[in-house]
Amino acid sequence: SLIPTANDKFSFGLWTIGYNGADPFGGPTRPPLDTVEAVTRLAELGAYGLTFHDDDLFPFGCSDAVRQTEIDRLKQALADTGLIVPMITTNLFSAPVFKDGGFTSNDRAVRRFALRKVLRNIDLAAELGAQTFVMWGGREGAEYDAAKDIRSALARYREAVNLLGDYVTDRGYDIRFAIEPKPNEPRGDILLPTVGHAMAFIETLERPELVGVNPEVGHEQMAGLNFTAGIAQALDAGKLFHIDLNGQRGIKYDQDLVFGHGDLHNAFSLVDLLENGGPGGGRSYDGPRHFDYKPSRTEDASGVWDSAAANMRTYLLLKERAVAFRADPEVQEALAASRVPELAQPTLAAGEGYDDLLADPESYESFEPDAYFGARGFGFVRLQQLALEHLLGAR
Ligand code: GLT
Ligand code: MN
Ligand code: MN
Ligand code: MN
Repeated sequence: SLIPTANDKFSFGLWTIGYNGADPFGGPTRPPLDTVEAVTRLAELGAYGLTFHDDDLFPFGCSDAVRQTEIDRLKQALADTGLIVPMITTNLFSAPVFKDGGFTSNDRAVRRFALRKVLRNIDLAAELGAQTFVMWGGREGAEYDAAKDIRSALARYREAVNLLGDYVTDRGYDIRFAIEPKPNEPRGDILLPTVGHAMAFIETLERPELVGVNPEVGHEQMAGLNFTAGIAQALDAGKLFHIDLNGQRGIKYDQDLVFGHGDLHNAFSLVDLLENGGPGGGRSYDGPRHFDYKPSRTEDASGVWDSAAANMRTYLLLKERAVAFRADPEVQEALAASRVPELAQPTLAAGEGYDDLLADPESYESFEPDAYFGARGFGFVRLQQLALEHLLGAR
């Protein structure tokens, strides 16, 4: 069905629908969005979750009383609608104090303050039942090579994440961390710029099992990378803890378009992977389908809610198209002709080692590479055209 329900696990950041249109060249084009209205509208549209930064819910530096009032208002709205908070994150990038980063600022006092801000927000995550804590280090980076000792910065990043791992473990919180990579913007170069960098870093932590990634479509595409392929590698490593869905058109500033309003082919293959790429052909990822997009600055309030609905509808449309693609006998035949299923077959036979391989003349001595595959193609273009025809609803 194309009507979103809680089973679809669609969630939105409070900062997404709450984006007021301000960009580096102009101020807001929309008034602030109240949290209670955000929760109510999302629930009506069929989302199941709301996520937020501390500073989305209550202003940076506000009194404890204001903070508590906003938390209570949120809790009431959640109770009234049944929406949940599957993920929370901390803003370590907006306040001027974080201009050189939070965990990796050159200034030690800033780093200590950043850790305190995150620890306080982890308590809130536990209180609200959020099981994933995202860490997007947008200010962790530099513009100038001499300005940042990258190896020390990584050591401080590691120190911070290790401390947070100790904290949730000692407190008995059911929370895992998800690092969100981004290559640049707002910093000239950001630390842990891609999914691959982040996954390599995670293996150097004291509790790697507590830490995964939160890849964002546009962030990988800003680096010219194939998002679906990155997600497949994160799944292979057991590290896909969360995902940020949106749209991006090529290597440029972070556009945060509606999901599918960028590289539609890659969005199609992504939904197919998430929904049908599991071992038995089912879901390969069970977590929230989290939209991290920005309603364009040109839109009014109705455009905000239209765009929120568009994210979910596009996802569900692609899910339907992916099922039809897989069920099409011609696609099945084309996949076989392209030898796609054959890649699942191990290269060596059971129990076979290099001695057996070396003793097998068919693998080398009598194998005629040119005669074997010289004139024969793989048929990948035909397969891609079939995908396109399903995408367009032509089949
Ligand atoms: C910010 C960023 C997003 C991150 C958010 C989480 S904040 O909007 O651009 O990609 O997911 O910190
Ligand atoms: Mn972003
Ligand atoms: Mn983005
Ligand atoms: Mn994001």
